[in-house]
Amino acid sequence: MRTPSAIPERVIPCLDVRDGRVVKGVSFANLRDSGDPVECAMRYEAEGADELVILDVSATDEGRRTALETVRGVADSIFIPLTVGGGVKSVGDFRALLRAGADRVAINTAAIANPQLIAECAREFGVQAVVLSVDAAPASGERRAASGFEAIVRSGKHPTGIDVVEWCKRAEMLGAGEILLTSIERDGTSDGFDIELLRAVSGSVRIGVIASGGAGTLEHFRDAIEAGGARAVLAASLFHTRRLSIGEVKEFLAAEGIPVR
Ligand code: 0VR
Repeated sequence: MRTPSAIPERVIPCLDVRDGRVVKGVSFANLRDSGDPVECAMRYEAEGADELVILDVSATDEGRRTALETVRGVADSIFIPLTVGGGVKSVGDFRALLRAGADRVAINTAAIANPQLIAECAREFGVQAVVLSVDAAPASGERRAASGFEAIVRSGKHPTGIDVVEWCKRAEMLGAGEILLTSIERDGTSDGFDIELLRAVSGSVRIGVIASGGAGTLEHFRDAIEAGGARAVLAASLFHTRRLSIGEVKEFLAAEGIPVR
């Protein structure tokens, strides 16, 4: 169970961006156009978002260059903290995103390939700027994973056999300031966050865990915090389709006794 804290929990909308447009799919597939990034960002800030995450899910280098322009446009249009991830491979990529206006940068596949990248970025830019993004799935078949979950890289396509809990503990030691933990199976389904996954990681590290993947009802957000131990809750589909607003989520969490800003 979550230890009561006075620090407000954060509600964070996520813009998955490809070629300059917001996209959304299910379990990282069948991506459909979901609008203009700057318009979405400004709407979410007006609704009371505590922070915004932009995830560049472009597949090409051309798409990555467009993503930098998207980050600049969004960063110039909002005041809330902006975290950007997707395709970050080096300290240089990290720096370019900070220069484009990101406050924090999320590293995923490249950190698995080179864990020292976490330490280098934490040394260069500060622990508070470094978010480790982990896409997780139940460990398949013969793969070892003490926690039962393994890290999947390259947009959900490549199982690594690396235990998610062990990886998050190591990343914390290396200098990650927070963990963005996405359940691939739940992504886009509105079936709820993976509470078992969240609890396994949040009970093993001191840094905050951002729950991601599957948000569908008000209760899902409460459960991710209360039962999953998440310090922040992220959603994309639910907010893009306007089934719930960020304000409604924050009002519900406050009514449940969870401190929100
Ligand atoms: P929902 O709130 O369930 O829509 O999902 C939130 C979160 O999981 C997604 O915004 C994001 O993590 C999905 N990620 C990726 C991707 C989406 C498309 C292609 C690739 C990726 O590599 O993370």
